[in-house]
Amino acid sequence: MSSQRYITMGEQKGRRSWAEPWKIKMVEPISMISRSEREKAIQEAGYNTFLLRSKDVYIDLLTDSGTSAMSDRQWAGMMLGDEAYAGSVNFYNLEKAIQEIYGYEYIVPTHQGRGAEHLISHAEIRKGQYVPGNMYFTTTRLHQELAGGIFVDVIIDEAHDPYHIDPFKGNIDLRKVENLVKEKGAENIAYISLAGTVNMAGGQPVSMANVKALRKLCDQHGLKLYLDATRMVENSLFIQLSESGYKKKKVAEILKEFCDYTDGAWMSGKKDHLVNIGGWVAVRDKNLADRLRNAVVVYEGLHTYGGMAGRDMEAMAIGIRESVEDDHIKSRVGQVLYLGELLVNWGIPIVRPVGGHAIFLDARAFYPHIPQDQFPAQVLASELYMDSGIRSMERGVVSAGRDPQTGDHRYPKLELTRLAIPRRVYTEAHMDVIAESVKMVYEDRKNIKGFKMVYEPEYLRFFQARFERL
Ligand code: PM9
Repeated sequence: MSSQRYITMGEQKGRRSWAEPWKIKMVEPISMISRSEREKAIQEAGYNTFLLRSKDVYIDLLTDSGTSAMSDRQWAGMMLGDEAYAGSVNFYNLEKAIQEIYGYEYIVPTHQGRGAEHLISHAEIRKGQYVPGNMYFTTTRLHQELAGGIFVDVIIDEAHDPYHIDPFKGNIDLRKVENLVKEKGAENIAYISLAGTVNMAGGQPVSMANVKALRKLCDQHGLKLYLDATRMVENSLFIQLSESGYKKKKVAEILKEFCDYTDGAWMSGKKDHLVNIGGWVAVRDKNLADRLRNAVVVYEGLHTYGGMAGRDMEAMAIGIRESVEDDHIKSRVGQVLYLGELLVNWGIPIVRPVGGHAIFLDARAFYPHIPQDQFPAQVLASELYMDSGIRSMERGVVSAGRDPQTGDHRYPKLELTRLAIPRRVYTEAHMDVIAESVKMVYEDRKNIKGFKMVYEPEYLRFFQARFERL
């Protein structure tokens, strides 16, 4: 199979490999506005898909963050919200779910992932320390930098090549970490920042062998290893699919084993956990937990809600348990692979192997005539919206931002437009429509012009920057 990943639900060959393990109880109507209305909408949005109104969007692939459909159990859980300021029943349910499924002892809830990133960066980075990680993520690196850290990319080189086929393209290159330790000294490394499925590399997973080896290396040098667990359930499925010795293990067992090698984790619950809001940071060290608990009351809310309502914590506690069911995660990732397969078969340039949460279009290959400082991936996101009302997101030079030292654009090797698939929201027919639109935009790629940036905010510019056509 050309996407290099294949999901089977049962043993019988030649049978359809997966279907959603649910049926639909409630629907939300969507509709497509006309081409001329779409052209006007994207122009008014400064050609930034974050600035579109969602009523003007047909199929929304901006992000898989907070966009999941909750189950009937989760909605029922919302009615059990204990909205006490302190000591909510729902916090203890959430704490128990995280302790059981992820295995960490001390849990601090936050309003979403970046709240957790803020707390851990603030607690564990001293000014001037290095933070090696498997490729940057926008909010993660920003919080590390705001805490005085210097992010160093230690992912394997192959992760920067959109067409290199490796089942674990999210792996850390251990030699890069060794060299950094030799060069800077272990005391100048805050911790290793390991993301399960690497978002900016195309949703690429990390192998169990890699985290095991990393743990050993950390122990040799007295380093801490923290995990961005945001899409670690998807990562665990990829281990089950591709790593020897894991075929017969449940995703939940694999997830727990992976976390066992780490000292703690932060989480955007808006992804794997199947909820619309929430996050947490969790650690094994009591002293660090006390510092995080103290910081959370300053920045998020009391340590038993951290910015979430009681009902949100209940929905998350239920979502955590649903998220590690093998049939759920197989159908979630299976849908992404299905779309990837269609596109690969039509010769559309996408990052391969297909990752867990999204399809990443290679904007350089769409528009080789548009230089990177004219934002080809931003252009592609606009073209796709104009073609069909599908909303995607730039993941290239705009997302990479500016180097804090030089002030210049950072030029990532990957210049991508991401089609993120929300969990349990769209059907296979939607996937077909998406693929057809991408094909149409690819066929019309010749005379498309680049953009200039006309407004640029200081932080995380991709959210609010504005562009004009050249
Ligand atoms: N990720 C995404 O769309 C939403 C915001 S950026 C457009 O991919 C990782 C791996 C993430 C992530 C968010 C966060 C931050 C941390 N780690 O958005 O603050 O993908 O909940 O999480 C987004 P929050």
